[in-house]
Parts: sequence; structure tokens; C-alpha cells
Amino acid sequence: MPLIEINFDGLVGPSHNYAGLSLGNLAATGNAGLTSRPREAALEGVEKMRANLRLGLTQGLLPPHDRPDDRWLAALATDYASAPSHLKAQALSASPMWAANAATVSPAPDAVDGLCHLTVANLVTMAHRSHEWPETLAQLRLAFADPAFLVHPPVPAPFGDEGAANHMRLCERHGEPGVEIFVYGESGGPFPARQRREASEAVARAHRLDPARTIFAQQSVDAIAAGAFHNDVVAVANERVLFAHELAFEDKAALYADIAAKAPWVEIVEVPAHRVSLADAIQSYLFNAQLVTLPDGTMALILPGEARGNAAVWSWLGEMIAGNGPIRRLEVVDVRQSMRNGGGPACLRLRVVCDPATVDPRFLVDEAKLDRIAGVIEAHWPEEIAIAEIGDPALLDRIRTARRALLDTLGLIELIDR
Ligand code: SUG
Repeated sequence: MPLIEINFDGLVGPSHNYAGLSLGNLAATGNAGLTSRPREAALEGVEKMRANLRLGLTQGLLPPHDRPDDRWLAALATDYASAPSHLKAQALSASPMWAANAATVSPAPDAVDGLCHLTVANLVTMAHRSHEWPETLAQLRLAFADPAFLVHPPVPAPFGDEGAANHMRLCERHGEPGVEIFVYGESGGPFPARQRREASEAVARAHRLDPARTIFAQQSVDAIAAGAFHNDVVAVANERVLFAHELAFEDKAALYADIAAKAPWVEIVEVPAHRVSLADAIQSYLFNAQLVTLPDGTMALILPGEARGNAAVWSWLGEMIAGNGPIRRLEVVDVRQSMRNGGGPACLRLRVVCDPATVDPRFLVDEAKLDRIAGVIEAHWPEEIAIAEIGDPALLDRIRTARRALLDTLGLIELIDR
């Protein structure tokens, strides 16, 4: 079986809420305190996966983590009942849904040892995300237990690593050797730069990448300051196409020259700032689209509804599609609940290029499995979580029961106590 790209979507967990925990993520902080709708959020995610299946794509799933994270609270010498309210919110966050931050993935053709490498992200910059990695590691070691893969533990603190959200791969076809671009931040005005160059370099070394096909590029300070807390809010790559905002990178000329030297076949589709401002790009999540290759070899852009709702963005996209560029089709999905936390279609998925036969099938989905998952969500996910409910013991029981029911359905009950 040839190597193909599989999108593993993080399923929105039953504790999905709007605590406003991510400084520098304007949607998350701007919507702090809203009442969330976990059931709707998870069903939106299921519909997005169905839409991808119907495009002929192979789809995987990563289940929600155990929340609240009692082990993390215990390490902080407290428990949920007595923890101060900010720790309660941090322990309860459903943030593992944004699977683009689960790990960095280097497919086998890129590594000198011929293995597909995954390094779990440490996510140390944000407290509520810093405790995701142990369960992510457990899940990935299960899903990718085949000897075709090597799953690495996270890079140590203090070198922040946010995984695939700051990593792009260019290649002529998914199964062929690629050029990997690691985008790090040095500074972001008032906001933290979450990806450190040292972390990216450590990941590239661990993945046994060829330096001649590896690029390190700085994310633009202006983009981070405008609210692009990850590179995947201002750029996305797929096969031979890089789709990026004009102001995504600090030294664009040097990066484009490096790409031209290492991957002369690349087509750069750049959106000029005078057509779509950074503010519009970030509000609409134009670049947090899934840029995918369809079975007929053409490319489609899977966009959030917010991109259609932004006049400047939609008119630019209309012209792009009417032209003769490499992106031939637009698909719009509704992930509004996740978007309110700053998570678009691309945030919700981790791409792994591999032979699907080497993946634990419990992590792959088809329509029938998605029907069963939707049934569990309808029966168990809370309809709403008001911010004042975050300390409510009845809510915690519901959240745990809901996750158990899902793991049962997936045959993954061994993850209950990873
Ligand atoms: O890390 N939001 C996430 C969104 C991650 C989006 N991922 C990518 N761009 N790939 C974050 O900022 C909000 C949680 C809260 O505020 O309650 C949050 O964590």
C-alpha cells in the first residue's frame, strides 16, 4: 500500500468550555465567560470528519483526554475540590481537541532511518496545555505501535514546542521525500512566542532529517502580535503548494529563496496584505484551512464558515478559484464552537503520512463508526457548560461517564487510566 496522508481529528471532549486561558489567542480571550455547547461542538467535529470521508480522504480520530487531570493536580499537591479556580479551569480544559498541537510528524521518506517519526509536543507555554503530553504520548504509542513508527517523548522545558501547528512539509507527492519547514517565534509584541527554535531543532535531530531538506524560519513578530499564536493561523502547506499570508514570516525573502533552492517545484500562493489584512486573516481563519489532495490529484481547501462570512476573504478566494491556480475547490465546514476558542479546521487535525495498514484500526473511522460516536455524544455530552459550573461535582461525573462511554465504543477502554 502506498503512503497516504491521514488526518487524525481530535474529538471535542465533554468538558469543552470558554475559560479564556490562552493569552495571545484573540478568539479564546475575547469569548472568555461564554456558555459553551460541548455536544454541538463534538457533533460539528463529527460532521467535519464525515465531509472529509465523502471527499474520499482517509480519516482518523484521537479521543478526548481524561478531565479534570487529577494527576496534574496531584503533582501540584492539590485536588479538584480544593484547587484555586484558575487551576480548576486549567485542569478541565478540553484543549487536546486541537490535534495539530499533539505532535510533530516526519513521514518515513524524510528520515534517514526510513521510519515515520512523531514527537509529542510539550506545550509548556500555556499551563492548561502543558499537561496534555502524557496522555497524548500514551495515545500515539498505541495508535502507532507498528515498527514503521517511532514515537518520541516531548522536548524538555523550557523550550516550548507546539507540534505540527508550527511545521510544514512540502513534497511532490505525499509518499516522496519532502522538505520540512519548522517555524519558530522569537517575539510577538505583547504575546508569547510559543515555539522555540531550540525545540524545533531538537525535533529535527530526533527525526533524523536530512539538513539539506530542512528549513528553520522565524514567524513574523507582527503576525504573533496580531493574534497568530501558531504559524498555521497564517500559512498552510500541502504537497507542492505553500499557501501563506504576505506577512506570515519575519524574513520572507530568505525563506522563499531557501524553498526555491531546496524544493524548486514549489508553488507559493501568497495572499497580499492589501487584499486580506492580518486582522481579517486571523478573524476568518483563512489559513487554518485543511489544504488537501483529493483522490483525483487536485487540491481542495477546507475552510471554516467564518472565511465565507468575511467579505475581503471570500472575494479573494472567489478570484483565486476563478484563476488557474493549484487549489481547485473550496469546501466550507462549521466548527463554530471550536473557532470561539481559536481552533479552526486545521487546528483540529494531526496529519500523518503512512500506510493505513500500519495504524491501529481503533483510531481510524468510517461512516458507520462515526454514527456510533455521534450516538454516544448525543447521549452523554453536556448540552451546555456555563462558566460557573466549572467547579460542579455533578458536571465532573457527567464528563467522566461520557468519556468512558466513548472509549468503550471505540474499544479503547485501556486508555481510561493511561
Ligand atoms: O492553544 N485554544 C487553543 C487553540 C489551538 C489552536 N491550534 C492551532 N492553531 N493549531 C490554544 O490557544 C483556548 C482554551 C480556553 O481559552 O479555554 C485554547 O487553548
